[in-house]
Amino acid sequence: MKKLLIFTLLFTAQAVTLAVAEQAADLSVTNAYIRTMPPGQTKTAGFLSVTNNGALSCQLTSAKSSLSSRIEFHEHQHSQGMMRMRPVAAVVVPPGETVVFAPGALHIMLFNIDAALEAGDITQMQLATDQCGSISFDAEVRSLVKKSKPMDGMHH
Ligand SMILES: [Cu+2]
Repeated sequence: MKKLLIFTLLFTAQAVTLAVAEQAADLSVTNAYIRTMPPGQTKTAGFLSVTNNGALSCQLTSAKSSLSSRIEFHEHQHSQGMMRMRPVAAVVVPPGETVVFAPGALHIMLFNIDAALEAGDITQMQLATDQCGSISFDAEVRSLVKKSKPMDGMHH
């Protein structure tokens, strides 16, 4: 009888763990991309949108990529007329909301990159959270250099 009770408790604990792990499915990542690097650079920035479709608040605690041994969340901040980047320890995605990482705003900074990044390449990344599990997604390498139109602004 006692044995059965312990078994039931263990089983219940496992069911609860599974239920929590399933919350990870409530996070979705869209429009993930990494900027190509200018020649000689070993760091670049990544951007994406994270939507929390679950009921729990999710805090993004870290990002991973096989391209980089050091990744940080950064935000841009105006201070004394200067645009500065500042590391952010964690990013909160409240239930039902989408947090957008975009150029000039919140972004993912990837350091120590050895590989050449070619536009069109796809690389897998992961985001880890405090209580919503982790999520893997594909990020596309994109060139953000605007193609300047020839003779732009030179009308005769
Ligand atoms: Cu940065």
